[in-house]
Amino acid sequence: MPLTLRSNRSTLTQFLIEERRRFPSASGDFNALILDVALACKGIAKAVAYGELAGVMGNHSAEEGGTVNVQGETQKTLDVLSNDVFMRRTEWSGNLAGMASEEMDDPYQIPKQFPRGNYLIVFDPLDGSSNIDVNVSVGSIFSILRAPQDVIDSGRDVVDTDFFQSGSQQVAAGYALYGPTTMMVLTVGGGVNGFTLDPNLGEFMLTHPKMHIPEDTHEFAINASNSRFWEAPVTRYVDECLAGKTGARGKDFNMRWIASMVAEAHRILMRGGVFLYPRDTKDASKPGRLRLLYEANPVGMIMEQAGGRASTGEMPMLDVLPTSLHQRIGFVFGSKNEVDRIERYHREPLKAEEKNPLFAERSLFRD
Ligand code: FBP
Repeated sequence: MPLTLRSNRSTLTQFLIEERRRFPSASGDFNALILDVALACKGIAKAVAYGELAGVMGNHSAEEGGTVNVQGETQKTLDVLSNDVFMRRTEWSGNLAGMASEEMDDPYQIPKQFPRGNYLIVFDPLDGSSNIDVNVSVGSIFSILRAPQDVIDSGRDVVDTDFFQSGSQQVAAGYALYGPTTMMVLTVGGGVNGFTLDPNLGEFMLTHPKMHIPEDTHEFAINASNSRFWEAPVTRYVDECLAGKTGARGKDFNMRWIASMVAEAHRILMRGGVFLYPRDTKDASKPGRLRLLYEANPVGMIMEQAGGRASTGEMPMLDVLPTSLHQRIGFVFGSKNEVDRIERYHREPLKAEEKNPLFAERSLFRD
């Protein structure tokens, strides 16, 4: 008999029912929706684990020249498969009024044969696409919003603007991490909890209750290959981390970059750290790499609920009012004191040498 059964660990279902007891008037639809999402993630975990054995690696429809999503990114077979799994597992239950995803240009309407509900879900079905074919951890990210009242009352089709709700209006957010173990990290407000998938039972078990991010850290994550495009406050912050004990910070920092944001977020939840994918000058049409609605907002809610912080670099991420479904944004999150510092550097006037790096403190030309 799997040991887990004899343990007094809660299953995700049990956890949600106990959470619901805090809201006696709650209908239970919300819990059912979370469990549908969990089932979708279990299915995706299986597909990711089978990989080449299931023929799901590589680019989608490669034989027909491949497909490109609204971001202009080549879709991986697993991107499209994961998107389908999310839709099939959640569209039927009567809890959703509509959905939107990184892999779909427009909002997805709940098919007429299914009842419509009070919630909207927006998701990144597979985050870390560049790592899929090289067997590095990837994940799924989701954000749950209330549908606007007129959508609920009229049952009308959803439109982009129905999703333009600031991150602070999310009713739940989470991610699944497909790594050495499959985990789901969830917040329904009131803290962050982590669940590990028991492969024998096929159940998510509560293994990381009340996760909390240390306020300080000596670990930062950024894609340094973009450094020439960074704005001065980010260059200053990273330079100071690199200067370590010899510089203004007086302590050494270590660096990490997995290129799967979910895996970075999980590391930071487990042991602290700060992640930066800042706005930069690389492509003026893209004020950042990551997407607000289904990457920054859900991860931002998890960070804030775990005592960390999430920011654009200049302002709290969860205060940003979305203006398009796939809008990109600069994203900084993690240990509170580091995110506060990065925001402060954006507020502080630039020193002369920061305006002209050639004369920076540690440059070759310093007298
Ligand atoms: P998608 O894979 O969902 O497109 O997400 C974007 C992402 O892969 C993040 O997970 C990651 O943090 C970032 O892009 C990596 O960017 P880069 O390739 O520039 O390092």
